[in-house]
Amino acid sequence: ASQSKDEPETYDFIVVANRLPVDSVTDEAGNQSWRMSPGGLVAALEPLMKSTDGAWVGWPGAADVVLEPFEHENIRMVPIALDEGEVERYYEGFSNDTLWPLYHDVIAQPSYHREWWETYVAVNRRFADAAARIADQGATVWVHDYQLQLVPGMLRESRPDLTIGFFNHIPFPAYGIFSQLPWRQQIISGLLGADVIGFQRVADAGNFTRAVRRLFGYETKGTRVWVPVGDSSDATTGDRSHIRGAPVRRVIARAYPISIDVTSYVELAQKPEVQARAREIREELGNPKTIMLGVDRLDYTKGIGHRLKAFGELLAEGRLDVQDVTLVQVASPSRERVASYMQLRDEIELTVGRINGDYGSIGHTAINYLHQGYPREEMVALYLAADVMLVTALRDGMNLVAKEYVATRADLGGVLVLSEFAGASDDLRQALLINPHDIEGVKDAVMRAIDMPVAEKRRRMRALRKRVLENDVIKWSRVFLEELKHSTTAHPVSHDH
Ligand code: GDG
Repeated sequence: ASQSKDEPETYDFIVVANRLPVDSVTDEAGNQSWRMSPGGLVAALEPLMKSTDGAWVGWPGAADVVLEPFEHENIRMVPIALDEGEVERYYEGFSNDTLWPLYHDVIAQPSYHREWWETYVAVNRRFADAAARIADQGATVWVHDYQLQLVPGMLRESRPDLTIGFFNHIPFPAYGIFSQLPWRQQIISGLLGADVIGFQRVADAGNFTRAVRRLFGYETKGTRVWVPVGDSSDATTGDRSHIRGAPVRRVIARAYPISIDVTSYVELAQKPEVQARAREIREELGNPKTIMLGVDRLDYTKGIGHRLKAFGELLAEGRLDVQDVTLVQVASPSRERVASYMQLRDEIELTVGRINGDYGSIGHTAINYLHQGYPREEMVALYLAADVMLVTALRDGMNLVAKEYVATRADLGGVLVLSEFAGASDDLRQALLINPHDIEGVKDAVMRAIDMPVAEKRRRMRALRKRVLENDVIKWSRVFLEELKHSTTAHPVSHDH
């Protein structure tokens, strides 16, 4: 990092994400410290952050926490403070109750509130200003996710010397849905501040460029978008006559499907104690013939209810019996202060209770429902114990759980049932692909998975593993940053701060 007198330290690579990659932990004596949070983004960027002169701008995860920048495991952390009201309006409100349902095809009804939007703008401004303050001349800034879609545009304005990347971790909806958003133009303008805008699926990138054409009339071709420089007058009229001859920036909007830190999952799955735990889990479940598994944040996008419905009907019809089959459903607590999530929890828990009450027997529970988070070791042991993995998302940007399951199954056992509405299905074609809305189809796929001959399981799992092992998250970040390096439209100017 470079630093001169009275000026903040500056960095040549900056990640901007809603959350810092650390969690606060307090020991019994009341001492607070930081622990690296286990997410995939951290795994993808950690090596890079350590080898380059990197800083990470993000929220520490609790309201009213005001902190000076600090160092953790060689990464410079730049905390952004949010007060209680900002957490409610920017995070729980606009991010999780407006954008999240809208971008997931309005599975839940999005709420539109002008005060939420105003706070979203103000908080995005705070993140952008923090990044601008610590960015070296000509630095690279990589902004992540739907909480921060205005940051690229704000940075482009204040710091035209920067190279700016953006990655959208969730789907980007079709125009007919996106156009509901009262602030649709501001969002597109914000994103177009980036040099490269990354999406999970080819379809997401297509939806985005279509929105650009519909709202602004800018020229797009394949993954390229031509954005007029320093003119947004067309924002309301869609008039593109001014484009001819005017200076333009070329923006790339393309799919870069994210992946997992494959090595760490493969290594965990090889550990004797994790394998022993997998055997113990099977034992504790009463040695059923088939263990089925679902692992999701408790979120309405994940199709947990559809999965339970299919399973309950198979039990009701006698095609499955609790003597032979059990379903383990880990539903990790998520967004518990948002009303639609409270309602979802009630629905799911009612359904689980009904199915267990109707079809369970003493000693054989139909569904082992766990509303808890677990350490990564335990998750991997569950993956190893699971004969059938159920990913039935109604809409999901990628779904890393599917890739984690595949990565851990070096034994080539296990069958992945995968929703075609999860981004992962573009890549994992050898899974049993399902439409979760088609309950009969889901039931048939579950039966097929349970009855699948060993040779077919092995053939499918081998093909799936090849895909996942060849495309890990480190490669993902490398490919994105390579493209960014070649696409920069930054024009260095002298900067006096
Ligand atoms: C968003 C997009 C996209 C879950 N419960 C526990 C636990 N997990 C871990 C999983 C997995 C991660 O959380 C969840 O990732 P997903 O991809 O499945 O889903 P989202 O959280 O919705 O993530 C998604 C992703 O961003 C990346 O771009 O793929 O589409 O929605 O790693 O294993 N981990 C532990 N205990 C738990 O109880 N340790």
